[in-house]
Amino acid sequence: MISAKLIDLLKQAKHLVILTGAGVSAESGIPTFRDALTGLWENYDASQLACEEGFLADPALVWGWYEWRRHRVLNAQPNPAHTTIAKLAKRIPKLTLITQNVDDLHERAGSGDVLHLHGSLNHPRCIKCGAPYQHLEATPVGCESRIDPPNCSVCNGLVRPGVVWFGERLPAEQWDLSKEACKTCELMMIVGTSGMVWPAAELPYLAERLDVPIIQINPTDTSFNIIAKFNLCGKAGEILPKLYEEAFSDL
Ligand code: BV8
Ligand code: ZN
Repeated sequence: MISAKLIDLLKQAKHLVILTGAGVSAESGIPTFRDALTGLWENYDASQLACEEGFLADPALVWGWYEWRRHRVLNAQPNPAHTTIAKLAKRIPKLTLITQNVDDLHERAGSGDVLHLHGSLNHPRCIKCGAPYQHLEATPVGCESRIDPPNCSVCNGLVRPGVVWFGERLPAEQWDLSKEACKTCELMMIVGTSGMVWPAAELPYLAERLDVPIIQINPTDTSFNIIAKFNLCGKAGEILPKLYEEAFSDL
């Protein structure tokens, strides 16, 4: 049962911040980061692959993992969680969407100005000179395999995924805008994140310190349970459409 107080806060909100994690893409069939890695990568912890050392130690293993993930996203569709978040932006005067995800499912659901704290699968670049690399869509990747990364056409350096690896700084502008939004919003929603990765996990605490009410949507408890005013236990693709229905259906 969704509380009337929560619905009222959503209807009255002038500025809502939504922070999403891998859980918002789970119902699109994208495995969350915590899910055990499969196939070729099953004996690795994600943080061993999602770092420069891991890439330089075995570029084909890591590039193959990102290409496998990129193709899973290419073949996936946004789910009702993504589409409802895009609809909310049309009903609330200001909605700041911050994501830790590297997929483009929010954009494909119609959300604009998405703040990507951890980069994107779709913007690889040269590890040496930083020149952007354009994926050749024809890359025949479906199976889980090692793939040698391409070489930069400018300096012949290795091309790396355009994501933020462990030990790397978050993009300064997205990070600053995200912190600012959490400090100036009246309502914050945390959707599908375990809150285990920093400094992204700091954002809800910035809001909480200023007594901003927090709504959490997650089938399992997280460290955010104690600071959330409303903990909605369940799947984002089921709960978000219900919230939207109750708050905006009669308008
Ligand atoms: C940095 C891109 C320093 C790559 C990712 C304290 C402060 C600062 C840093 C640290 C710190 N402590 C430790 C660190 C280091 C590190 C870190 O956080 N380590 C962790 C493991 C402890 N942080 C860093 O290295 C960061 N950089 O600090 O730089 C610095 C400073 C100055 C100069 C130089 C350097 C960089 C971190 C970014 C790492 N990159 N992604 C890639 O994707 O391959 S993080 C990656 O993991 C994902 O992007 C995602 O953000 C994260 C996983 O988290 P979630 O999204 O929450 O996913 P998860 O699977 O964990 O949880 C899913 C949730 O969904 C679950 O709760 C589940 O219940 C729920 N769910 C499931 N189904 C559903 C659902 N919810 C709703 N509906 C459903 N249907
Ligand atoms: Zn280069």
